[in-house]
Amino acid sequence: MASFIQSILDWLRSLFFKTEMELTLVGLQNSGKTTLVNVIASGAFQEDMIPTVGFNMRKVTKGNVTMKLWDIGGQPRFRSMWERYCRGVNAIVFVIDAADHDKLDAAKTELRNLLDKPQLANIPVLVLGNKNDLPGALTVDQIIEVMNLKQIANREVSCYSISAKNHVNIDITLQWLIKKGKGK
Ligand SMILES: Nc1nc2c(ncn2[C@@H]2O[C@H](COP(=O)(O)OP(=O)(O)OP(=O)(O)O)[C@@H](O)[C@H]2O)c(=O)[nH]1
Ligand SMILES: [Mg+2]
Repeated sequence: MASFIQSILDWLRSLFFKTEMELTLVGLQNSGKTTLVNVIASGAFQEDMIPTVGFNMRKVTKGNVTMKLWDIGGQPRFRSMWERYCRGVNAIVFVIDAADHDKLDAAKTELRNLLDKPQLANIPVLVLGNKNDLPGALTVDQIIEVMNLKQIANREVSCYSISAKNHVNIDITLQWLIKKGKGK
């Protein structure tokens, strides 16, 4: 009964209040951050992408939630910018190419370096193992293991296996992100 009343209240609130939120996407180059933003914004997948130089910002509205998406370049020369763009956001999205085994170690190191920054304490993190359409892509359990996600303390961490290309698990990714905008 209580949960029924709660859902009615949530629904009424959603009719009257607009939520604005900010999210930052980071991760190594070629992991699929810009592709994911495009898929969230318009549903369109493009094979021939141009690496992001610096950053892009895109505003996307889903229902009554407007998401400001900061998409930062993943090449080494842009990684020192990651922290600045992650400060004060509702959630950090760390994208990895789950099929590129050679780069997993570097991804793990970059994630650890980022989350060690005191300014980013407590910000929830969503790790996305992208490209699960490719052969040899790691499963969620393997990503949790390889990226040492269970060792991350004092903040919420979730992990999904997705394919931006085939629109796999984009729905649960969006649900997770939108909840962070509503403070849940
Ligand atoms: N097979 C497959 N390829 C993908 C997927 N997502 C992205 N790609 C491809 O991966 C390549 C890199 O994608 P981008 O979105 O540019 O990667 P990025 O993380 O933004 O790279 P930087 O901007 O350099 O940091 C492109 O060729 C995409 O088409 C996916 O889910 N599956
Ligand atoms: Mg990019």
